[in-house]
Amino acid sequence: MDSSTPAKAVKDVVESAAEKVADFLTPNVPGSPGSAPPSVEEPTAPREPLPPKKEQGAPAGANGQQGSYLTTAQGARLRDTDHSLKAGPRGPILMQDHHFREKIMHFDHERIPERVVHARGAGAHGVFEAYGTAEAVTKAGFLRKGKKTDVFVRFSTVLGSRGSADTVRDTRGFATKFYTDEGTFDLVGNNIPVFFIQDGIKFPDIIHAGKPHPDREIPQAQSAHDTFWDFVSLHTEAQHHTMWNMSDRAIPRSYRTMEGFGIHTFRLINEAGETVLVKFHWKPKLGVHSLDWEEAQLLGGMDPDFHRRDLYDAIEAGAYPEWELGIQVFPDTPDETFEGIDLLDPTKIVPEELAPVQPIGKMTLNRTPTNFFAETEQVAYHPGHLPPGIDVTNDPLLQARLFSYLDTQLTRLGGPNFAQIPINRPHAPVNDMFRDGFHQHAVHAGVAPYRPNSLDGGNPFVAGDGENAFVDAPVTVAEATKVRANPVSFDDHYSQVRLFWQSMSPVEKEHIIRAYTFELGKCYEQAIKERQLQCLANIDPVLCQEVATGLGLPAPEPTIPLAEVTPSPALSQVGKEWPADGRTVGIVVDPDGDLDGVRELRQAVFAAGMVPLLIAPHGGMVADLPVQRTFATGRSIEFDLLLLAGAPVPAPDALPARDAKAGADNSAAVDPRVTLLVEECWRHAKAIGAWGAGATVLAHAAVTSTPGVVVGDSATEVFTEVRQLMAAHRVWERFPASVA
Ligand code: HDD
Repeated sequence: MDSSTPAKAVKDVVESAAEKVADFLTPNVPGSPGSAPPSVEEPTAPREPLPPKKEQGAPAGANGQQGSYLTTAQGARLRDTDHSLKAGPRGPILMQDHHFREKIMHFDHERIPERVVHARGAGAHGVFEAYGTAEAVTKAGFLRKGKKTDVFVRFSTVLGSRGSADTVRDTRGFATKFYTDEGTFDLVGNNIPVFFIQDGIKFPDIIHAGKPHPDREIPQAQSAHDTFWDFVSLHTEAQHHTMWNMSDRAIPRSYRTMEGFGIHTFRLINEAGETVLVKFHWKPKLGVHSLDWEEAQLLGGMDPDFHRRDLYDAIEAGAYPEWELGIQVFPDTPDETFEGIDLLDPTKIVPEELAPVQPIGKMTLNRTPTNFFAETEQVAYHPGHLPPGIDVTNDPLLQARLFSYLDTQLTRLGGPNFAQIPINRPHAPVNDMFRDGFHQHAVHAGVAPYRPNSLDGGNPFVAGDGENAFVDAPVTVAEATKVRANPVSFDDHYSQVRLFWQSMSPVEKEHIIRAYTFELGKCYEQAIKERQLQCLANIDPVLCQEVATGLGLPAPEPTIPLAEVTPSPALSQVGKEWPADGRTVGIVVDPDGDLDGVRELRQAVFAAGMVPLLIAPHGGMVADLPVQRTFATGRSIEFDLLLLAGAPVPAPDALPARDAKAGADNSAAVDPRVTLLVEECWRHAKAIGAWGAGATVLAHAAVTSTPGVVVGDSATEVFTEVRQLMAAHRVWERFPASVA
């Protein structure tokens, strides 16, 4: 897929977006240009509320808040909400204080049950525009050329609770609601193209195994524990998904740099009634990039909201994330296989080299939620929400999902009318004859909510031929005996895991080895580690040996013949080049450094579509330059690239003693927090640039003349060279790789 940046147009947009980023990130320093006068007093008279945030429309009819006066839920204006009604200033609260009771009652019920899986997530609004390239294979109206459709996307982790960290090792959910004119289409996918189980009846088992242990309720949002590895080592169809989870795919750099997959095979139907089988793919414009595992762990403590913040900062700054939607298309043959791959088996991919992903439209996320609860928490997706032209297949995992997603909303959203919640309302007219139930918001007219009727004039009518009704693809269901069994082709649990392993570059393999070693090292039961090593032996002896060495256990021999596989380069994240738009560039400044250079550099970084963040010993301003991070608040993980414009010395009285090295001349040292910044960026294979006094920091951090470290005479010279390195995301050769 083409993801290059059409240079000029995008540059203009990016420059203006970058200026918005600067506004957004510039602290509101009293006295700094553009800062608002400080206001500490609570307003006493009604006044217009603050305007909504940039790019954020408030709900229709409201202007931020819902009016100027505070009222009860019944609309009576209130003159006090800070004191309960008491029998004298020192007396008990009176039962008759309706406002008190109503306020506390509502507060007591603010929380709803979190999602049983995918509880932690972040949503955003956007638009999908179709290229028209799918018109031949589907009648779906939203895929007609040039058609624009509103979308709401929710990204999520799977295992953690609603308040868990964003950067844990886990699969990410990628659920998209297309509000099409012909009814809502939900593409409820993940960032990993395969799933742990082949039949949805086992979903409670894999989730019980992955969730925290039932006795102590730990660990949170982790697969590094006995129950998870117990299940996946006993239940070997999970090995493919597990390998993806041990790869860098499970620690994305950003939601913006994740692929998305519909996973199951779907069936498309065109105007002529012909069908094809397809798999859906989302391809991010910025490419697929990941965190380093140490970064992910540090972020869990330093910025657990990292992905959420990254998504919303980018959108509010105008650096709108984009994905292309693509399909792999397969003939709809009776055996539902392609090149020997069973298309109904959700533990299998079809390599892109065998069936290229054909782009059919582009999605742009351009608006953050106005109210997180109302939109992100209450959105309810369902893989069975399909418009005419798209239908399901018999994939037993998909079939099970068709039940679960309706059912779960009854508990989570409190009844059967959740489709009336604003974020879930279709943009197509609804006339479903469903009546009553908890939280019914509609005032349905008519006396005959049944069909056929004569009392309401026969309304509503069902659509006839040519009236764009949903089509159930007329698929033949073979005459068969009822069984609880899978097709034989589902028995191959290892060949595609080996395919994935063999498609990785040496550094990606190294990361996978370390991930298995870390996770299995966290297990207590030796039998579980040994059983998983047996699974690894059946995937690849080198992988097995390396992990076994790390665990201090013998490597078993394979128990099956190893599959002959052809690697799929599309599966690797290394060796490709991508636009650097929206990446963060940390610039260490100090008042004695080259500030003229920094001024020029900021402009150059903006012009390159990236975000400069100035890091200084203190907040506020350094000369006329706004400081976005201090040595106390900035940590390397936030930056994709680090530039050093000075060599800040430690303020002896400002540093706690633990930062000083015993016996060293600490008065002459570079501030150790800056040294740490450089060391971490180096360890995480990030590009580093320095000039002037900045170059001396490199020596303190013992980082010199290694790949991806650029030292030059001026800021612009260094940036010109160092920004080229961003296209590959990291300086991969800096990572050690013990396997070929
Ligand atoms: Fe699921 C939520 C993705 C299999 C049962 N699932 C949920 C979400 C995503 C997925 C992204 C979060 C949606 C949101 O943001 O609100 N699930 C998947 C994928 C699967 C999958 C890609 C396999 C290919 N799921 C799956 C099975 C079952 C469920 C087999 C049950 C039989 N999933 C649920 C659920 C959830 C859910 C319990 C929890 C909250 C919700 O549905 O609305 O019904």
